[in-house]
Amino acid sequence: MRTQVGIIGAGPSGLLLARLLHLQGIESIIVERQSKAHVLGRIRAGVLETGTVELLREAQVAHRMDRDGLIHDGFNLAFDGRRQRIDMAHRTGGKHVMIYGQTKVTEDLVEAHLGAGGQIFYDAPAVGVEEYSTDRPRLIFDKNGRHQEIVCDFVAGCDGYHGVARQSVPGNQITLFEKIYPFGWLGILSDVPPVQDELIYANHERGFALCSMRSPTRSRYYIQCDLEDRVEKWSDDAFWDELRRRLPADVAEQVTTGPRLEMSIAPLRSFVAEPMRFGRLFLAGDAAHIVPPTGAKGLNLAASDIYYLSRALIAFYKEKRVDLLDRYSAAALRRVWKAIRFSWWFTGLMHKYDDDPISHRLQVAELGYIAGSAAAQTAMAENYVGLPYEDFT
Ligand code: FAS
Ligand code: PHB
Repeated sequence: MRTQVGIIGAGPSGLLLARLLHLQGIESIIVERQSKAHVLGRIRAGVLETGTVELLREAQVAHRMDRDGLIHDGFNLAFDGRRQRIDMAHRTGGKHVMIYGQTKVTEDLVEAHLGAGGQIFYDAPAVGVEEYSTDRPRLIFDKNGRHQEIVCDFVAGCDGYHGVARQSVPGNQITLFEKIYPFGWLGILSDVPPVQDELIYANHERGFALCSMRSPTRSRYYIQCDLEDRVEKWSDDAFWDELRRRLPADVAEQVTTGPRLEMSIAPLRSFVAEPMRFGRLFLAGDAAHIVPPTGAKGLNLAASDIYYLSRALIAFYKEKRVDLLDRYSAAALRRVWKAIRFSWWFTGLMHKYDDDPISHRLQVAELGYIAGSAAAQTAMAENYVGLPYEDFT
């Protein structure tokens, strides 16, 4: 088989790249390890930065998002029995975020891409990328128990943290940075109305909690849990009781509880692979970096990577330019590291790391400072709505 851009992974990164290239007449083939149902069954992110929203509109997949998504101008910090709203719109000159689940983003991308004749091979795990230092890299994958290959001009590794693209690069050509956090997030999805109309990030002596949502009738809640914790240990009631213990009393009494649609535990890590380009092989999204979900950056960094990579590939095919391909990794990484830093800082501010009483006091002191400082709230708001993309033309 032959295509212009071989893409590994049919998650948000791979699908968005394929869609943006298709709209420019550039062909691609996506190989995806899992089934279509498995990919579309994942429950993950919920907050879209402005840049991500604009890119989905450019990809012509934003109709349902613009109809059903919720515009949020602010979010709340809960600590020491009190709440402080961070007014993002006021602090950033009108910027906001969109609440619209990654599951729906993926559905919208799949529907548009397949509907336009895009090629996605599901149940087709890539097993390697060969000759990526030449101008004819080969994407090797399994389908129906047989090794098959696609000869490409370029290969995009959009295959997530556990993918094969990054592992196709010899260890002496790549530098990995990793920080594992000593806790995870236990999340529940339930068809109950959200406790408030904006998100609440709660710091509590028992641990972190987050009140989020997918719609006015569907809520997403998280509580910090131990790394050894298991979903099987948690009844719905046990989750709701622990969540309410970690919220201010006036919020806790308003929580509407209900049965889980889904409950899962996500580990937290910060991870970056440098560089993100190896000859004709490019890494994007979780294949190149992972952030703790505290700052809601994972999906949004995938989008900014694809912003840069799609423009670089389009400039190559339309104008035979290679300069943007050469600039991709450094531009993407400059934004990645700023989001890694914000997510690390916000995670440190909100989570219980140890039983040392001074740790919680220091966090409450910093939260109290933020509550009283326009400068601190502006810094937080700028990072949360998403730092600007670089000029990449
Ligand atoms: P993805 O991991 O989404 O997609 C990679 C795709 O590649 C997958 O479909 C995988 O099956 C496929 N693949 C892997 N190996 C392959 C191979 N060898 N061959 C072919 N295909 C292969 N972000 C937030 O902002 N907020 C959150 O609350 C949040 N929660 C998360 C919870 C969990 C459990 C996880 C894992 C991540 C969460 N994230 C969250 C981050 C998440 O949203 C990612 O940032 C986002 O999915 C990144 O998209 P992709 O880069 O496309 O990677
Ligand atoms: C979510 O709704 O899944 C969500 C929201 C904000 C975060 C992380 C996850 O920081």
